[in-house]
Amino acid sequence: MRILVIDDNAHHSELAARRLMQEGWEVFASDKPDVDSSWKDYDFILLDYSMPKRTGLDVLKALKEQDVNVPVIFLTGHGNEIIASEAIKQGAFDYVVKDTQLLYLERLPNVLREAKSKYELIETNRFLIQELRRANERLQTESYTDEMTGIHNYRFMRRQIEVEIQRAIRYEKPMSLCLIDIDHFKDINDRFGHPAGDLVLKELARILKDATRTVDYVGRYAGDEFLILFPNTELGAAVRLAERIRSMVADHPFVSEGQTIHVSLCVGVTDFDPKKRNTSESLIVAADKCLYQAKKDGRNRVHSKLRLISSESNKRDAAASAQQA
Ligand code: GH3
Ligand code: MG
Repeated sequence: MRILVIDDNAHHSELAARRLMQEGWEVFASDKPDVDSSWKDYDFILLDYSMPKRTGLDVLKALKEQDVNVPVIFLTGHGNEIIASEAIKQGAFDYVVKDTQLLYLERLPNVLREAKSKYELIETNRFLIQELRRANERLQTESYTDEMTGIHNYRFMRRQIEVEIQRAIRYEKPMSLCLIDIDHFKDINDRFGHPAGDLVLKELARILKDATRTVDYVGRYAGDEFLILFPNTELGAAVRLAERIRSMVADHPFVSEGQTIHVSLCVGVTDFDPKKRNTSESLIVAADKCLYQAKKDGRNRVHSKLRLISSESNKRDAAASAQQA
């Protein structure tokens, strides 16, 4: 153990140093209370309170300012417990009362031994708590993330839909939801192989993330199905975005091992209805009904609860809104 003794009384610090060296410890005694970075190299600092240039409390402050985090054992005279408690408040690790020279020197090695075990225990606990916190964060991220695509999983999406429903009710704001399903994905797997299917899923997840705002939530519902949650968004705006995504994906070449895979999507779009007491399940069921309709009507299309939006009619809508803008 390496100990630094700071006491303006050279005789006192000399005695303390000699006593501690008898324990086989490395001790350096100084009467200069000027903190410097070399103080960081010690395991403990014994710091006297009563010094003419700077009190021990001043030195404690300087230690904190200079980021010297070595535990300090504060030395106070008899009857100075108030100062000792102030020192503890200011970050001292422990204190020793210098009663008679003899008694104090006899007690000192044990005080340091105990302080060392206590300090190590605290440090170990701090380390374990930090590890636990990190492990918890990791676990939470993993439990809310779809492993393959890296986007949110269904568990997260369901929870977030409930949160957004509450927000929509409270602030009387709209909110919309898209359920997306790849057309004939089984055929893609059959023709190009499962790894190519995986590539399509990952790339589609990226396209969906890129096409949406950071405030929107994109997640994988299951297999080849994805969910997008649009907070604070009217049905019409969500439908327009769904149509943009549908057409973007239809034009996007997915390339796996030199082979180009063409992918199309069906999208069911619904919105939160304050009159209907929607839950996350009922919203997904409503979006799924629209999705089913889009499949039934021939695939590669968007269907909302209002009406069928074929790719053609939507192009007209988009052109009309572009003209208005
Ligand atoms: P539809 O147009 O009616 O949606 O036809 P589909 O072939 O896409 O039918 P469906 O949506 O029922 O098929 C989903 C397929 O997705 C079945 C399953 O083998 C495949 N699948 C599910 N998860 C994965 C995955 O993680 N990777 C790959 N490559 N395929 C998956
Ligand atoms: Mg499908």
